[in-house]
Parts: sequence; C-alpha cells; structure tokens
Amino acid sequence: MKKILTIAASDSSGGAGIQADIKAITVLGGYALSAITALTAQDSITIEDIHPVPCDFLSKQLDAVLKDIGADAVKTGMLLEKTSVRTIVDKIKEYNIPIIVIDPVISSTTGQTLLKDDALKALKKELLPLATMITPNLDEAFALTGIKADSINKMKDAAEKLFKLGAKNVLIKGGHLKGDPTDILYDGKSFFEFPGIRINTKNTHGTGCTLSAAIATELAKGSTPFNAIKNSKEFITTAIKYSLPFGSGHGPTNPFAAILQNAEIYQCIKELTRNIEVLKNKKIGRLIPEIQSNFGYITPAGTGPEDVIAFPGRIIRFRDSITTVSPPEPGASRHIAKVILTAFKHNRLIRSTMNIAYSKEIINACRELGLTIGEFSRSKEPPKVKELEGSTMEWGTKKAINDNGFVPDIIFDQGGIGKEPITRVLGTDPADVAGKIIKIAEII
Ligand code: PXL
Repeated sequence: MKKILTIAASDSSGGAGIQADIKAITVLGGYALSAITALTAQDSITIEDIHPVPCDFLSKQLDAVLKDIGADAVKTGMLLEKTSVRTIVDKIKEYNIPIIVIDPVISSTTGQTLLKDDALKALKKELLPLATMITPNLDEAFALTGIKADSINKMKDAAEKLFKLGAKNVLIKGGHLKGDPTDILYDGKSFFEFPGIRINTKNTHGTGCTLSAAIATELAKGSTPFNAIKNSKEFITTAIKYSLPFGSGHGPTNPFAAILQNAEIYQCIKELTRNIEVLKNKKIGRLIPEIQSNFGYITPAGTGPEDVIAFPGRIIRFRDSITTVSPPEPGASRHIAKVILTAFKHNRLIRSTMNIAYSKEIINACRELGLTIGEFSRSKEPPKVKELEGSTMEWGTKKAINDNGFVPDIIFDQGGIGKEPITRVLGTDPADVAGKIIKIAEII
C-alpha cells in the first residue's frame, strides 16, 4: 500500500484540510499520514479562528513520520506561515520524497487568509520548484503569476509561467470559469484539457483539498499525471454529486460516494441478474413486444440515466421464453431509464421497471390482479415535447402519474403512427416487477 503524507491544516468542520485529505487518500486505496500546520475553528459558514502549529513542532511531526515510516508522495495544503513553508522545503529535500503535489491554498471561499504574503513568496520561490504537480485555481494562479486567467488561452499562459517557475506539471482548475469548468494540464510539452460538468450545489467545501489528495494518491499508485487527474476528477465529481447538506453554509463533498456508488451498482446488477434468471425460466415470450423489452433498476441515490442499470442489447423473445445478449450495465437503456427516473422523482420507493407488450388482455389481466393502472395517449403529446428527441417517455410517465395522483403499477399507451403500443410494469425492485409480470403471464 502506498503511503501519502498530507501536510495541511485541520478543518473542524471535516470537509476540507487534513480531514478531507485523509478520507480521499483512504478511499482511493492509499495509507494516509499527516503533519498538521495549523488548527482552524470553523463551521460551514466561516473560519472563527486559526491556531498555527509552531514550526519546530511541524518539523517534529515530519521527522517522526518520514524517518520511521516514509512517504511515497506528499501533498501540501494550507501552510499559513513562511516558517512552515521553509520547514517543509527542508524536509522534502532531506528525505528525498519522489512525488510532491502542491495545492497552493491562499484563502478560503469566505476570504480568510490561509497563506500569509511572505509565505506565498516562499512557496513560489522555494516550494514550487520541487513540485511534481501544482494545482492552483484561477485566483491562486493569479496570485502566483499575475495573469488573470479568465479564458482557456490565459489559463495556458499562466500554466506556462508556473512551469517556468519550476513545477513539472501544472494543473489550472477552471471551476471558477463562467460556463462549463475546464481544467488545463501543462507538462512543459503539451496542453491537455479536462472538460468538466458543473453540478448545481453549494456543498462544495473541500473540493480542492480532496482533488489534490486524490491526485497525490493516484500518482503514488503509479498513474501518469494525465491519468491521475482523469481518475481524480471522476472521483471529485462523484463526491460533489453526492455532497452533504451539513450546516447552513457550504456543506462538504462526500469522498465515500464513489465506494458507495460502486456498491450500489453491484447490488442493482445482482438483483437484476437474479430476477432475469427467474423470468427466463417462465414462458413469458409472448409478453415481449416487437421492439423488445428492457428491465431497469436505479441506484438508491441515482439522478440520471447513467445510474439506471439495464440490459445492453435488450431482452429478446426466444421461442416461448426470453433471453439476453449481455449482463446488466449502468446506463444501458435511455428509454426505460426515462420511465424509472420520472417515477422515482415522484416516489423514491419506485426504482424498477420492465416494458412488455400491450394488449387488451394484458390490461384486463392487470385489472383482475388488482394492479393500479395509468395510461397516456401519444396523440395528446404537446408538439413541443414531440420535437424534443427522447422526451415522450418522461412526458407520458408524468402524465399517467399526475392523472392518478400516485405512481401506478402499470403505465400503458396504445401507440401511434409507427409506434408500437407498450405496457410498463413498475415496482420497488426487480423482484417486485418480475413477480407482477409472472402473475400477468399466468392469466393470459
Ligand atoms: O479549501 C482550502 C482549505 C484548506 N485547508 C483548510 C481549510 C480550507 C478552507 O476553508 O479550512 C484547513
């Protein structure tokens, strides 16, 4: 296991600083060591006070950790004092640490100084030339280079300048750009762009700390700078997507989300696999429509089609039964995902759907079983919705839910020109949906 040493400050609110770093390093499979530069008393709104750790004690922490255990990589965060910067520079040289990631934390989102002016000068002159990678945001890039990097081109200029100052790789983070955020990597030869998506949340406390700790861990594990950034960006994006609304200000990101998400995806795959096997052993071939079927299941915290697990290549009729061409995967069906996402938005307990054929007999069987039934008519679809590619399912599902006032077990439509009529069976999980389908098949 690779050992990653974070040299940063404590954040009592747990979202940034040492606390964020230890979580990110651990979740990504590293062993976290720490040397603390300062204590902060802070909540989700503000930093109440900062208590610096005397530099000779910082020095003792570094010696203790590096002499006995050693580190494969170091990540620096909030350093505050010039004396701290100097001590860190000396220790990095003394112990010959091979990978150094510098997150040049200068001030908090709320404007408090986390790196004094003379410390910034020392960081630029003495620490920066040791960096395997430096990860400034636009404000930090400005403080270090004087370049107001408000466009991709100017970010590239700032990156070149930081490379010339001695950092081997420069990652300028575009989170504060207008529009979609793009990060730029410069390695002295080429520029690489990392386009990102903007997630609409105020709970982003600790984003920079988490990202740089993740990059240090990925580099220690042997990734190239490009791959370390790529993996770490995916990691932080998931952490922001599942960030936590703790406190009344900016809540923390959730570095455990990546692990949780994978566990939840695995659980969904298992449930779908188990229940498709149950259905394969029943003679339900006649319930499969011409367009074939799919069977989907959304993760408990899912928000988009990529969080809906379904069968690539669909479920096909095979003689009087069914077969699949591939095991279930996340994001494998746009169509069934739309139905599930719309139902799930309305009722967090409804997470699974399979579409089957439509006939009067099938709907009568559903009635006989006491299932609740909703319907929509494609001919009533507003022209604006029709024009929008792939929006019919969302509209139709919403219509059937709104007309009922709840999410029904069954939503059918009688088709339209060139559109086959379809019945959708909804339920809490794949076992619930498969159970309903088996009961329908027993009647017709
Ligand atoms: O995100 C920068 C940062 C780093 N370290 C600590 C912090 C903050 C921001 O608040 O508190 C300890």
